[in-house]
This record gives sequence, structure tokens and C-alpha cells, in this order.
Amino acid sequence: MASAEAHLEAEALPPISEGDMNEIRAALEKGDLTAAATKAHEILSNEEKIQLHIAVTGESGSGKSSFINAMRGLQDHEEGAAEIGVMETTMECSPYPHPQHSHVIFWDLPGIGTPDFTPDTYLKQVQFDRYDFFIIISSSRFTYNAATLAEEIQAQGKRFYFVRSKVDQDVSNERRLYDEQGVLKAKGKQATETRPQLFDEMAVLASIRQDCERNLARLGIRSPQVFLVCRDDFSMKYDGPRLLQTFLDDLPSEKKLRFLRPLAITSWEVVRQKKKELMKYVWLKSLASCGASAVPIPGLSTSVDTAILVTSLKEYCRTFGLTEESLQKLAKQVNKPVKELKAIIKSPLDHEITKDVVIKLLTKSLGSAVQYPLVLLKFIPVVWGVIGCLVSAAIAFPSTFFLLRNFLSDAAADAERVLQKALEGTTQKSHMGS
Ligand SMILES: Nc1nc2c(ncn2[C@@H]2O[C@H](COP(=O)(O)OP(=O)(O)OP(=O)(O)O)[C@@H](O)[C@H]2O)c(=O)[nH]1
Ligand SMILES: [Mg+2]
Repeated sequence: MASAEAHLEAEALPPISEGDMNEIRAALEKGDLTAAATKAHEILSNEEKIQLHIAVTGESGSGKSSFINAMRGLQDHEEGAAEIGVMETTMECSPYPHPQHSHVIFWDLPGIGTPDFTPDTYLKQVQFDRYDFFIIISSSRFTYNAATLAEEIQAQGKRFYFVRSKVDQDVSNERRLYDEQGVLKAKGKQATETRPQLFDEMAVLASIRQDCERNLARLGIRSPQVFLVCRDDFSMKYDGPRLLQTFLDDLPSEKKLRFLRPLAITSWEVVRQKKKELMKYVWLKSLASCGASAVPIPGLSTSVDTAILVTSLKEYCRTFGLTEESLQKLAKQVNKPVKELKAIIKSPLDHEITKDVVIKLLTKSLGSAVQYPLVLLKFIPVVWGVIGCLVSAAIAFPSTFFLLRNFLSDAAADAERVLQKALEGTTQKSHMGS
């Protein structure tokens, strides 16, 4: 049990600075709930303003624009998708905000190594400083241009990820050397460690990876990490899931949620991480909802700002794909009637969330608030230790806290069920998390 409790506490660690935390605590200690709630509001608004700028770079034609479309969950032909093509297409730095989460911005950079963008001036031309990190896309062989970019980005102290695109093409090109039974056509003659007698996709991938890693290491790149991807089923296949996980692990804690929000629900792991990050903000939202805009709720002996709660629940729905638009899109992708997906969802969808729904949920969570106030000490010892003494917040704070927490858990559970249903009858399960 001790470890479970420790886990809960760690989960609830506030993602805010010590200064902000002290300010909230000092206000609460003075009994100034409005000042504490205003501060919580300010922290949340600042979080909303955080942007993530991701530069996607590489040689012309390497698949940069296709990669951006895949990351944004868009097909190449869809409205708002980056232009792709076999001819040189991208001539200037173009921002592509995520369609539903505009704070995550992918920058489609022009290809390096064309007459207009030579390696010596490229990084200056693309305004190097603007980006949080770089993704270098390379298709086929490791090139001088890719090498120069990697070296230069490392020298400037920024992070980059080396992505080897179009591996589906490499796999199918290699497959052509084998017969229908998967036996090497030139029987025995050409079999090598990287090209075995029997076709082995893993061996093809391993040799591409080794080649890239060897070349990067030769340049003096520290612990080179290479990710093999293909634009189709990007987030499920090859190194797509590992790439997303690595971005997330490397981001500073205040940017993690920003990156997670737009990620498509392609694995149980994505659901788990989204839930974990959103949980960290629950207590701040509860505190904000007890502020100056709190009004008495008829029939309940408490005052809260229901607008904050409505916005928060809608945000949870969007983050877990519980919107009409996301479900329609998913249904189309997996070729199942949307009715089938909706039938297993227990929480309301984002457009169904209204003030009345919030009040109904608040009535339910009031019971938990009265029954289990001490549980809060486990989640947020620093805050509850002081807020519990304020009459004005003694009921409102735990009620909204349990409301948000429970809704979040339910929405995550719905997202898992929808994923399970979407995958039924497909072979993609092996690419999923646990
Ligand atoms: N088979 C396969 N083809 C891909 C993949 N990614 C991109 N392509 C194709 O490669 C070609 C070039 O892709 P783009 O995304 O336009 O490449 P780019 O790097 O943006 O090119 P520029 O804008 O000219 O610098 C297009 O025909 C894409 O359809 C992939 O993962 N697999
Ligand atoms: Mg392009």
C-alpha cells in the first residue's frame, strides 16, 4: 500500500515554480481565497500560452511535409495539410499549427542543399533560435547535408532527432530480392548478415539503423538516436511510438502536457500519460474555481465558478478524442460505424457538457468531498493543509477536485474502450502499448 500512496503523491506534484506555490500558500494562510484562486488562474492561463515550436528539416524530398501531416493526424489531401510532392515543394519556413491544439506548431522548413538553401547559411535562413527542437528527416542514404545539419545543430546546443523516413519503401525494395516463399532469389550466393537467406524485415530495419548510427557517431554526435518511420500509420508502426515517447521524455515538465494534448490516442500508454499530466493540474483548476467568480449553486451549500469546470471538462474530452469530429474520423479510419464507438462511451462528449451537467456532477462529488476530505491530504498535502481551514473553500474545493478527478478518470477509461473497439479485428495490436 505504501508504494501506491507514494505513487499518488508523486502524480499530484504541482508543475509550478516554488515561488508560485509559496504565493498561493501565503494567500491561503492569510485566509485570502480570492488571491490564491487568482494566482491559480494566472498559472493556468500562462500554461495555455506555452507554445511548442518543432522544426522539421532535411534534404528536399526527404518527406518533411509528409511527416508533418502524419504528426498532425492529417492525410496529405486533407484541408490544411502541408503540400507534398515529388518536385521541390517547400520554399519557405511555413508554420503548421495542430488543427485542434494550435499551441503545437510544426515548422516545415525548406530542404537543405538546394541552390537557394546551402548548408553554410541554412540555419540562419530558417531562424534557428525560434525552435524548441529539430527533427532531421533523411530518406535513403546518409548524406553530407544531413551530416552538416546534425553537426551544426549540436554545436549550437539544441536538441535534434534523426528520423529515417520512407522505410516502407526500403522494406519493399529489399523484399523484391526474395521469391514468394521469402527465399533469397540468388540462392545462397548473396546471403550476408544483413541480407539473410530468408527474408527478415527486422534485419532490413536493423541494417538501416546501424548505418545511420555509425555515420552520426563518426561525426562525433553524442549518443545518436535514430528513428525509422513511415508516414502511413506513423504513430503505430516502426519507431513512431518510440519517437513520440522520446520527445515527451525530453521535454521540460511544463511543456509535456502541451505536447501530449494533440497526440492521437494510438496506445494505452498515450492514454495513461495524458491522464497523468492532466491530473497534475486538477488541484489548480479546483482552486481557480473557488475564486471571485464563484457563485452559490442553488440546492448545494457551496459556491463555485461553473464556467471553469465546463471549460475543463470540455478540454478533457478533446484531449481524449471524445468529440463528435474525432469519433467520426476514427470510425472512418477503422471502417466501423461511429454508432458502435459511441455505444461504449459512458461520459458525455464535449458538445454535451453544459452548466447543468456540471451541477449534476458536482452534486455527486459533494458526497465524496464530505466523506473523504482527508484523502486530499494525500494528493495535495501542501495546499489542503491550509485550504481545509477556510470555510468558504472547505466544501467547494474538495467537491470540484473530486468532480474533475473522477471525470478525468472516466474520460480516460472511455478513451481506452474506444481504442480497444477501434482495434478489434485489426492486426495492429502488436504495435500498441501494454
Ligand atoms: N513510400 C513513402 N513515400 C513517402 C513517405 N514520406 C514521403 N513520401 C513521398 O516522398 C515524396 C516527397 O515527400 P514530401 O513530404 O513532399 O517531401 P519534402 O521533404 O517536404 O520535400 P520538399 O518540400 O521539396 O523539400 C512525396 O511523393 C511523398 O508522397 C513515406 O514514409 N513512405
Ligand atoms: Mg515539403
